[in-house]
Amino acid sequence: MTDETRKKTFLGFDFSTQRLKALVIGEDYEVLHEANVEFDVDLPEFRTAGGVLRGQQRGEVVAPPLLWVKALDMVMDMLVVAGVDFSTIEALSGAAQQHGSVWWSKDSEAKLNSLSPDDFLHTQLATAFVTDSPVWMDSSTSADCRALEEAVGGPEELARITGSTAYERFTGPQIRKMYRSRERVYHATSRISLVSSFACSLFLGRIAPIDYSDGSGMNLLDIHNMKWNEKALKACGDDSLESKLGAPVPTASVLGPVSPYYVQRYGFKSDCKVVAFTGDNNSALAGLRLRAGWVGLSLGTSDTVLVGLEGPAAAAAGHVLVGPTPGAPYMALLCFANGSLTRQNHRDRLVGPSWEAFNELLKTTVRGNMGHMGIYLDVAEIVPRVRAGCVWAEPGGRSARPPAASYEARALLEGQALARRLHAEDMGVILDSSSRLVATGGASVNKELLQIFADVFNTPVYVQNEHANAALLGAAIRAADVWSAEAGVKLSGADPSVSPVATPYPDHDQIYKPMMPRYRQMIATFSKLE
Ligand code: XUL
Repeated sequence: MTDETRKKTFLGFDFSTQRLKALVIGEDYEVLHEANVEFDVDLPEFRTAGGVLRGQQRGEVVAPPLLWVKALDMVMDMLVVAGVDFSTIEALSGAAQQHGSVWWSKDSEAKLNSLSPDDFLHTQLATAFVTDSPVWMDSSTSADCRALEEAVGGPEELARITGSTAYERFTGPQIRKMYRSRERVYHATSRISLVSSFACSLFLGRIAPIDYSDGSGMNLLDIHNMKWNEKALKACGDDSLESKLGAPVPTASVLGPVSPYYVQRYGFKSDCKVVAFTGDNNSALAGLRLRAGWVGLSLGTSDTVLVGLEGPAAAAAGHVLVGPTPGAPYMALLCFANGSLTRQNHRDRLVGPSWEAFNELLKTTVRGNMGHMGIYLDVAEIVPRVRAGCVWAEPGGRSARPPAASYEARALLEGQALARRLHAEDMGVILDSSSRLVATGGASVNKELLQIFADVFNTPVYVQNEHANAALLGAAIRAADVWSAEAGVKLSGADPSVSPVATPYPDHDQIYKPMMPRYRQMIATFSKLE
């Protein structure tokens, strides 16, 4: 077989909050293999709950980076067992939870450079990290956010430069906190990666650069000239910070061939290309290939609303990020921390661990819930920035817990959908007759939930036919697209197709319009993060 006629495949990873997923696609982008490691269940020795650990200080949330390394060892073995022929993989890429930071020790790059193919990664990288990684669920850096905003000339100026006012989970404030409160850790660190560039480093055999798209979730990158902003760097660390971060690179870049470790251990081709990894939401935007007027809705540990943008328009709420592909120069993102984990917690409380039972309960209620509403925030919310809490309202407006479990089930989901719509519109998302919601992420398989979104948004809801996880699919597709552009070889892979799964009922406005101002009143009663 000549090299041109050999089967070509592409590998994508998603280092998400609760699991690591891998997927192999063919030249026509159809899914050939999949593997999945769930952190809490498959790696109980790390004692995570929902993939994270709570820190000692209020709002602190971290994850041990070695957990992700060990998960990679496991997922690779699963792919071996699934019969993946690694010699056909032309390129690989990945997605990862956004904003988290990985703090590499001084000798870590040397370790990455000289990995023995006879051993697992996690045994060889056991001492490569100086500390646990603060992750996106952390809300402990409010003081650092205010200091950063002040240092660059105020919140609007920071948003103009970096695409966002300062947010607790963003990497700049997280670095500032480390520099301020754990100086020895800061100084013992040779390089700081995002979770995405850390994961990429494991394949590259050296510390991978941060990509523009995920890099724009740090409050440090100037999204106009794609350089680190000096004032922001100065506010978050010392003179060594720029070299700790390294220069950022375009997201659609080949960073090098795969490390010899994979060639010798798994039989990868020595010229298999590693394409820059990026954030999960950035990757989802690439995987969904949203058209004008379409809004992406990612229903995962966090729920996010995603929209492609032509330019770096400043967002009043939410974030403007650099886009992940040449076709999507910028993107808007709105992140709700209370997504699937909150849905699951209340499902478990109300009916136990079964979505079927929960949906049966939901069916005993009517749309609009006879006026009963609830806002359930199990963790501090990002949009809007408020502390955890729970508020109910009954039809007359009095704050009272819904009368039965079934009302609570509907109040939970309707409250979430109302929040997604209201805050998306506040950010400037326009919903009209041409709009579509394209849902992805674990909860996008739940038709009852999607029907509520269709009614509340007055928009048909679609899902992608190829895969329910656009971030994961997007990782493999980006590997294929970047490889194809570089190699000058056209692939037969078509644009992913979408199918409608829920359309709004005609009376949606009558039911849900009056609930919007009520939602605003209720959310205003939560205590704000300073
Ligand atoms: C987005 C965000 C989360 C994480 C985890 O800004 O913080 O969506 O990317 O999925």
